[in-house]
Amino acid sequence: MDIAALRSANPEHWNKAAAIRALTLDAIHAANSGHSGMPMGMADVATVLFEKHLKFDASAPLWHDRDRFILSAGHGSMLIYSLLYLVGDKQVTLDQIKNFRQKGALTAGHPENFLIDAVETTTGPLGQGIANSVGFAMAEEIQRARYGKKVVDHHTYVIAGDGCLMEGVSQEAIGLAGRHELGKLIVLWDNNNITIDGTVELSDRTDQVMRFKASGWHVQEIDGHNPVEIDEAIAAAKKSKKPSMIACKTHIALGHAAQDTSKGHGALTNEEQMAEAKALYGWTTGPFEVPADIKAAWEAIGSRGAAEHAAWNERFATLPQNKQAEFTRAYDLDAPKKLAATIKAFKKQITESAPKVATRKSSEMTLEVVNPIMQETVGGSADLTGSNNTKTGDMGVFDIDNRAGRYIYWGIREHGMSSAMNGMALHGGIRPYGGTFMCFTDYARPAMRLAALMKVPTVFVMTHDSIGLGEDGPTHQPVEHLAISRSTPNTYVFRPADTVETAESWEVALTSKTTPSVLALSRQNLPTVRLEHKTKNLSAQGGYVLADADGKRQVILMATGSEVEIALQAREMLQSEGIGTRVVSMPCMELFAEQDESYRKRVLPGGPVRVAIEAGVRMGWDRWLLGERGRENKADFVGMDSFGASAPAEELYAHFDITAEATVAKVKALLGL
Ligand SMILES: Cc1ncc(C[n+]2csc(CCOP(=O)(O)OP(=O)(O)O)c2C)c(N)n1
Ligand SMILES: [Mg+2]
Repeated sequence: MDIAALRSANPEHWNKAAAIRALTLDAIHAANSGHSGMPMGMADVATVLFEKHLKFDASAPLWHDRDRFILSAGHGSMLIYSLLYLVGDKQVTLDQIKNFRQKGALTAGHPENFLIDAVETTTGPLGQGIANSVGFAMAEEIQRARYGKKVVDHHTYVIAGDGCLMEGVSQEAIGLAGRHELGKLIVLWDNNNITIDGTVELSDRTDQVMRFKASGWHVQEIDGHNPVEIDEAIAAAKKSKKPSMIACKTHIALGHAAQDTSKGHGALTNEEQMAEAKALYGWTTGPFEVPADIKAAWEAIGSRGAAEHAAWNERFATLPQNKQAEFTRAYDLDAPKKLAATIKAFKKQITESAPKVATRKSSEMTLEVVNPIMQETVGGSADLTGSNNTKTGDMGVFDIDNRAGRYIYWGIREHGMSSAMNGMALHGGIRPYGGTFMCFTDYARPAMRLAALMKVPTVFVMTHDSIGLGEDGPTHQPVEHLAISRSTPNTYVFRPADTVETAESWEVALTSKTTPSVLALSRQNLPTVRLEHKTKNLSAQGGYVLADADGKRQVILMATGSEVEIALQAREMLQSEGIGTRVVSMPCMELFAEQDESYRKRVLPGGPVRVAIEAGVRMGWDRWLLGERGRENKADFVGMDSFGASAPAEELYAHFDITAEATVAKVKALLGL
């Protein structure tokens, strides 16, 4: 690379981009870890994007109509931190840059949305950012259709590396964006042909340009170090009605001894080589020092959008009051006032009619009353709409000619759907929920974990939640999935027993602001077990006494979902023999754990023997079985310790001994009877 030629061709541009490169080298040297090469390679693209195109106001990073900038190649975090410091972001100060990757710093190893307002989404797991971006772009379309171009009109820009494009989820995302003609989505591919193990050819010969074209994208190929080409390509991308990919040919670790090699991917901390690179850049100031004129030029970029922001505020103020309130309420994730009363009325009606339906149907019945009063919900399914029961009558289908549609046919793309739902939630104004089979939480898992980490209240509607799905057999029968979901921090896992509990679970999920929810729902019909109307949301306490013991309490049975019916049958049998038995329904262990100790002790007092019944693995139950200190109670478990099998559901329950009789036998053994 002829750095001297690049410098002299456009010195002003060069110096701005060199500031990113120098800060990257200094911060990574100080941290003695990080990824230098990517920010050094993409500095030119990012500089032109921020200088000429990105609509943002550095003083107001949460302005609703800002363009979204997503660093999908999250390992290159020093790129976004440098940019934010340079444009004058209030959070990313020079001190933060100096403390890159240190305890307590906002400048974490990978960009975290919950630490820095201007970081739109947490990235690092490659491919997530580009998949989130599809949700961001869909959310923008939906909000624009709803509120009009004068208040919603922005682009979503993504920087993605070879790794993001190699990850399978990228194809799910690209296919969706192409199909839906998300013209305001622009992906800048850091085409440096380098990954950690070597060159891309080691493991891939995909023609990315042809792949994007085949999926319905507008594609351009440019020199990623030529500011004029970068500017023109972004301008052309903005004009395209299709989503755009710009293949930016770049040199990883530009100007460094490690340029164009996989050594350039990681931390470049050799001081001599750093000095050589800086000399090539014409960078003469000391570590972390950006010359005042260059910093001023960057700050001017940071305030470029202030006037546009002010004009937007004025336009927003011209919306009718109720529209403004609705817009703000949805962004603030406040539930509509009517929600609580709607759920209560629905519960009352269910308690009276006591339907025997699958909880996936209960979920649909709940959504039928909720969606019309909660316009911010956007539903969907990964090609299982009729099985997940996620679509309600009022939603309309999101499509090229119906951007206001609130139902999305995600196709067979559980991972892409889940990541895109996170993107919608992060964009704001929308509460996404989407369905697949519980067993395929495996396919959605990377995004489910990130929803929890990022603190977004995405709702995962997971039906066919046990061997109770029957004939489809063990490939489709979740066994370990409840435990996996429950083991994830900041995740509510609901397994409601009937329609009342399902409605209560939805109420918690739809009022949560920082915690995602997993709804594990049955395929098979279940009786209504909540036959006494309670206005209080009992499921919000996680576990509660559903039926108390008659006489001396000798036994506590705990169960979730479809096994609550079995617990109630076992209770009848035990009571008929004079054995006092309490049944505790436990729709959400995490919420039960959040209750104060006195409540937990009231529901689960010490003394009686305990048996839990759940058609899944035991893992996760011992705290409630053995006691919070792990040894206070005699206890046993009725559930699964192998994969399921293909047969009608009732036969499977008998075969795997998940029955009232098996429960009674275990209770009697514990009581020494
Ligand atoms: C899902 C996932 N797998 C693996 C990694 C570890 N990893 C971080 S960067 C990287 C290589 C990425 O290559 P590329 O995107 O081309 O980045 P560049 O080397 O060009 O900076 C890998 C494998 C990761 N962060 N996420
Ligand atoms: Mg690369």
